[in-house]
Amino acid sequence: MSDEEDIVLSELNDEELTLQMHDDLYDGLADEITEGVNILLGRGWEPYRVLTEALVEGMRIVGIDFRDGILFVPEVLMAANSMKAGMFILKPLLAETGAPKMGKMVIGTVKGDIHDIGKNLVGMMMEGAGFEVVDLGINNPVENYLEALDKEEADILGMSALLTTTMPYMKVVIDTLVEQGRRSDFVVLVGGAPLNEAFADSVGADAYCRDAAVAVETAKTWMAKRQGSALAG
Ligand code: B1M
Repeated sequence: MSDEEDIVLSELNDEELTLQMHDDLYDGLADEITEGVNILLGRGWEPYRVLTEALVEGMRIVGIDFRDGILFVPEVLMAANSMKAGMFILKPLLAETGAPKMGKMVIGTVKGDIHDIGKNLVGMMMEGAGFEVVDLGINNPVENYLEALDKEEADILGMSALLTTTMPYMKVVIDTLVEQGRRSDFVVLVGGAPLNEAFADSVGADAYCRDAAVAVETAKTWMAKRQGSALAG
């Protein structure tokens, strides 16, 4: 973008700045994304609004051009790093609610899959809603999940997959819990762009979460159900 150095982000109105941030994310300009996030926060935007309207929407556009062969892996990696720079500023703000602890979640991206932005967002939003989150990172074989669930005495297992080739691995993890007679010890929530409700049902998860906000609401609902049945039992 040749005009880039002429643009003063702080002089743009909210709508122009948001659109410019989509371009900057597309171009992998982490410093500009950092500046843009700070400007929007300074103008009184809620952190969640900055996240969804400036960053997630920008990444959605990147995804379309990646799919269509206009952008390639190195460019998308730069976009992802810029998104992470923005998320780095938002993370403490999203986690700052001081809500009482709601439960503990172990979350990770499944084996063979290195996409972590969506998972990280879910983790942040869950922390912001008062859950304790143990993040296993990317490329997790079943053993990692099982070990962490035991060690952390978690209530919820969260799995993320962004590839149609890796999402079936969620069934491997859930089947292993079933084989060990421990499936009902945990609420299992799954998410990632290629998933849907029917897939979640077919692998035996408790729920599919379309986005991070839905993950929080779903986790709250399932924790309340569990607490209800524990009291009833
Ligand atoms: Co990848 N990639 N990628 N990629 N990449 C996709 C997923 C793809 C759809 C792009 C496309 O073609 N349009 C496509 C998959 C096609 C398919 O499977 N049918 C694809 C491909 C093909 C690949 C490679 C195979 C490319 C290659 O090497 N030829 C390769 C695979 C590497 C591997 O994993 N083994 C690859 C690599 C990469 C990068 C490394 C360059 C980079 C990842 C960087 C990173 O994550 N650190 C990357 C990126 C960035 C993408 C896109 C563009 C963006 C993903 C993203 O971060 N979205 C993506 C296109 C797309 O999805 N539109 C694409 C933003 C994020 C906020 O959304 O992750 O959906 P999302 O998360 C949401 C919800 O899904 C949900 O909540 C989140 C927040 O609202 N959610 C959960 C997610 N996880 C959850 C877990 C939960 C609950 C909710 O647990 C309870």
